[in-house]
Amino acid sequence: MTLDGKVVAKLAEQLENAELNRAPITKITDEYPDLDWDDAYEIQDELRRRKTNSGARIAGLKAGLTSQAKMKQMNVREPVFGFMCDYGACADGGEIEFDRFIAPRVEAEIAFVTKREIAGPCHIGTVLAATDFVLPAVEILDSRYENFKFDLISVVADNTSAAAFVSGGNPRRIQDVDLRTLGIVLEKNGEIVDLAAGAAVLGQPAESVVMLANMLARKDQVIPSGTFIMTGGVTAAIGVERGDHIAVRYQDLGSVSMRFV
Ligand code: OOG
Ligand code: MG
Repeated sequence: MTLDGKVVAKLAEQLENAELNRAPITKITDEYPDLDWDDAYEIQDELRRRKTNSGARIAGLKAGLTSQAKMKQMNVREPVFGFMCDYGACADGGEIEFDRFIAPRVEAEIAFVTKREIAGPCHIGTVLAATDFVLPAVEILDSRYENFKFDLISVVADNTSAAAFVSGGNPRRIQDVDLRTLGIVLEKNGEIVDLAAGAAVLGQPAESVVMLANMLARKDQVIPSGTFIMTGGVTAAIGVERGDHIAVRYQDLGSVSMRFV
């Protein structure tokens, strides 16, 4: 930790205001170049406290930068973790107001819902046993930083660019699908823009939940029963414009779609 509580509070407030006003701020590492991972998660935790104090509920947890496609796109090698808020949940097949965001991107993910608490340190067996079902999810990312230049510490503080998500399709029991070979096709305005298989995420998306549980264990936290977890983009994230229609087809899990209006 390099920051004191006052600075953490100030940076969390700036990030929250940037989101609320759609007014991006300069990357926080420009002003505080020595920030470390603990600082970044401390700012994210403070942001989360601010949101829940003002009435938001936590709708789920997320892992990011868990696939080669994303790591390559962002030029990083380490996964990151964040949270989703209830106001970010968008209906499958519905319209999403483009003006809610600064510069939205979308990515296809596989989501897990737990039926038991998961306490790290744990392994894939623990996660499989504690998973109720898996289902499609599309994350809508947005950065609260000006002319978005990527650095991991700033992105973690900004809740890993979480903005909104669409989940739906056909949930399935985890033992009924092979998540590694499960194919995913991402379409924008009827054209295929990317495709992947579930193995893109750490060889098996359940590994992403293992990493999340293990990261939380270091803070004496667990993944509660009934938690919705997004395991990270299988494809690179793609930019969207007003009017764009996004559809993602998942082998065995149905599809989800949305239009930005
Ligand atoms: C960081 C968010 C990463 C994922 O699934 O890889 C993420 C970003 O791309 O801005 O959510
Ligand atoms: Mg994501």
